Amino acid sequence: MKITILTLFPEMVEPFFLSSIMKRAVEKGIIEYRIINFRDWAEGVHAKADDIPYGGGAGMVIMPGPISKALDSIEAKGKRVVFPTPSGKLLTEDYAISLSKEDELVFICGHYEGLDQRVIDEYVTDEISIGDYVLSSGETATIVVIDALYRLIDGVIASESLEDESFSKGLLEYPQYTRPYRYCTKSVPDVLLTGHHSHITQWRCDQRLAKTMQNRPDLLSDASLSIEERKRLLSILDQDKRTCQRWILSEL
Ligand code: 6GU
Repeated sequence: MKITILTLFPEMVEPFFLSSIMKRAVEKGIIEYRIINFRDWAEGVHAKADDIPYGGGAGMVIMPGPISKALDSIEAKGKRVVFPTPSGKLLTEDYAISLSKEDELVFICGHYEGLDQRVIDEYVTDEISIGDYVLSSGETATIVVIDALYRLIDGVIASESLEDESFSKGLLEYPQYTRPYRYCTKSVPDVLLTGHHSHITQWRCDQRLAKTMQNRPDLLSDASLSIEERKRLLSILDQDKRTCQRWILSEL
C-alpha cells in the first residue's frame, strides 16, 4: 500500500515509519510512504499556509492554495483522500478494514482550527474522527488511523494474532499472562497451565464476555454470539447478580 501524508509538521509523522512493526512493513515493501510538507507550495517570504477565518472566530484555517497544489502534484483526485477531523465519521475496526483494502491512501493533516471547506469538497473522500475528544493536531490522529489499518494488511502481522484480539467477533480481548507464574503474591489462573485446550478456549471466551459486559456493554448487542455464548453470558450475569446481592446485603 502506498501512503502519502500531507503535513506542515513532517517531524511529527516520520518516526512512526522508522520503528517497530511499521518499520518492518516498510522494509518488506508492504508499505511505501512519502511525507510531503505542503508549505513547500506556499508563496511569499513567509511561506504562509494558514490564515484567519472569514466571518471571524478564533484560530487559523489552512488556506486552499498550498494544500491543493500539493494534492494536484500527487494527482490526488480519484484517490481515497482521508482528512482526520473531530467532525468526521467515527473510526471503527470495520472502517479500518475497509481502508486496509485500498492500494493507495492520501492523508491531510489539519492543524489549528481546520481546513478551508472548498478543499474538503474538492478532494476529501473520508473525514474521519478517532473519538469524541479534540486533539491539537491532525498528525497524531493520522498516525492512529494508519496504525489501525496497516496492521490488517496481509503479511504485516501473523493472522492468528488478529483472531482473538479486541473487536474480533465484536468482543474485547481476554487477559494475557506470562512468566513468572507468581508475581507480587498473584499467580496465573490455573486453567492456563493445564494444557487442556478446550478448557482454555472456554475460559478465554468467558473472560471476553465478562470484560465486554463490564467495560463496553454497548458492544454486546452487535456481537455475533452463538447460542452457547449467550448461555455463558446469562450465567456470568447471574454470578454478577449474586455477587451484587451479597454486597448489598453485607452493607445492610
Ligand atoms: Cl481526527 N483530529 C483532531 N484534531 N482531533 C480529534 C480527531 C481528529 N478525532 C478526535 N479528535
